[in-house]
Amino acid sequence: MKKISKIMTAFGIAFALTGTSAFAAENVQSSDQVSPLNNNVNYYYILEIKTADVSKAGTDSGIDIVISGANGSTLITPLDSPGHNDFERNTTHLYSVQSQIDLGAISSITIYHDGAASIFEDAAWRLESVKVALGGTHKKTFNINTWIGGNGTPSSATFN
Ligand SMILES: [Ca+2]
Ligand SMILES: [Ca+2]
Repeated sequence: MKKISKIMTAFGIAFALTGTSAFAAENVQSSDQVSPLNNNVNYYYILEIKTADVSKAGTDSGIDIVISGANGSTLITPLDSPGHNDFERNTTHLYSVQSQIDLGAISSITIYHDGAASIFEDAAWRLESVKVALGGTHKKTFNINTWIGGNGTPSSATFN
């Protein structure tokens, strides 16, 4: 079961949460949420991701994330809300990343960009900020304001 759960997590269980205007992590109780697929996954990290308000800031590329803390890291998890156009200019959206451990104090995030452009957008993504929280604890805000990806090949960047 443990092996199966790892595979399922590796396939990326990033849930879109409804609403984008408020950072509602205080209201999320990890103990209240149990994955219908995997009872071993107990920690739901809430991410508020903001794309900058500059020309060509948006992207349709595939974006994955790893969250790291004092106790370890999550698996590489895709950030993809079904039916939603992720990472458009001047938008903020909430995502959930599952972890099998409490990461402890959040230390860094690593963003993986697949480098793929779409017919609508060039690949480069101007990521403004990422807020990470587990319930009301372990909060950290990453003020990034950096271009990520866009050279046609996969790339990654870590932010502390
Ligand atoms: Ca772009
Ligand atoms: Ca997009």
